[in-house]
Amino acid sequence: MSDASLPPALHDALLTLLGPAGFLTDATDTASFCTDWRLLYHGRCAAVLRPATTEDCAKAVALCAQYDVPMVPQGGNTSMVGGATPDESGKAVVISTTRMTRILSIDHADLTMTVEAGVTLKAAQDAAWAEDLMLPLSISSEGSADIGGILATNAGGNNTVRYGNARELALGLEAVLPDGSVLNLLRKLRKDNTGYALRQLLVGSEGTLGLITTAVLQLQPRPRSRETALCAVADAKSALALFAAFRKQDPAAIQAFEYMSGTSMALVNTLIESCPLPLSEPAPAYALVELGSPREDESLRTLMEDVLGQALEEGLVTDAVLAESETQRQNIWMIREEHAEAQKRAGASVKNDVSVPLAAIPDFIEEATKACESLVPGIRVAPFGHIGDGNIHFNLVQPEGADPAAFLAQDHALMDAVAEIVRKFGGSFSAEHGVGQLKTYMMPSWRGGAELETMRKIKNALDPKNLMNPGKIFPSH
Ligand code: 2HG
Ligand code: ZN
Repeated sequence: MSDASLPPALHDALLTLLGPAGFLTDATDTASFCTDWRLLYHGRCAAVLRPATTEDCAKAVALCAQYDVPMVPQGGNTSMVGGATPDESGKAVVISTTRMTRILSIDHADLTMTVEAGVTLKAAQDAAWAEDLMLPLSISSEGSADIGGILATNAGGNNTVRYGNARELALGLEAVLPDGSVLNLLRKLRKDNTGYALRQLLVGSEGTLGLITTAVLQLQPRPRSRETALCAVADAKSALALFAAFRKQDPAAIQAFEYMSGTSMALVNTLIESCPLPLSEPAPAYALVELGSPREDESLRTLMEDVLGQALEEGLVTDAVLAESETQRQNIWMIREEHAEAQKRAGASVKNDVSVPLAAIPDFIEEATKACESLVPGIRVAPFGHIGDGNIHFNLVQPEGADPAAFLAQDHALMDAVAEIVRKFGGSFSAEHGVGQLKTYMMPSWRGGAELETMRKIKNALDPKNLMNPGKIFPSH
């Protein structure tokens, strides 16, 4: 079934340019591109464009721009905030990067890799690893999330505490701008002070300023030793004290430091068959610590054992399991990475991807828990996240047996209640998932005045017709 909403001349030009594999209009083929992972948004589109090269992507964008057709860039479609889902009008085309999957080069002198946007994060990690290098970015959705998407959203994840967010890894990139011109910034230089850092403008712009097609990413030597432990703790305060103890000994060794509440962990243990709790009994909270070193290094094990031994003695940690093999390490990580999936299986949830200064985390969790429990009796407050960098996924799962729609009807009340406590502690209402369409309404009160106005001016300068990912980041009025 050919979609009637594209002008016939544009339809024919796109089909000729991209071929049948790159131009999908049948509703059964386009459906999965119009719904987000959380199943919160069900949009429509006139077509899905799947260019295989930057050149084709640029030509397709120029054609759409000529006909004023809105465009929604989409990578692995794993957004938590509806950032890659079209609206319900059916007027937009989705431009998917799923056919741009070449790893173009790995440079051992500069420690970089150059990859196309549609390479999944996992494929990029594996390619670097096979060359004795490491791409130091890891997120739960890395099997589907692609490089274009992680840069467009400035993804963070588990290794931010050591290596920073996607932004810090992006040495160079190439993007197609809303008029179809190609911005080639594919340099691999550590130092390059030549005017505005345009690549950093594209990173985190959530597809509203252009579509990222290729990137140069900074790599690290592959760690030769890694030590991973899952620890039972009383609460976030103890988890932070444990983090401080490791940091005092060797901050550079900490590759990840994650937090999981008992409520969230219990959902994983009960709803994901392959993820039983590897400790003798459930605890109020857990910390996952991973240390790494580029050396074959026995001292890493000693460091882990010393700090944990001391913490057990002081009662900071009540139980712990250390991975004795790569399989055990992966099992520990699987427990952490299945948190989003387990919460999805538990019913509707309201996500608050927030960050606050580290010292404020315990009070934040306590106050926000009270506020949410008083708004919705029976609500399951299930926080977890990247506590070492201050990012908590303060997620709220519907009361057991409640009507999901009725629970979601309270999403703004819950998000606002949490956000006000975040504001009090000087935090951010979106630490790593971005604004997408879910959180646009928060922008005026959080980023209003000159900040939002400057963003609008940049948007208008690059996309005066508002064709690139409309409805994202900016509130409509
Ligand atoms: C994670 O850290 C992801 O696992 C998903 O950022 C968080 O489900 C979430 O809210
Ligand atoms: Zn996360």
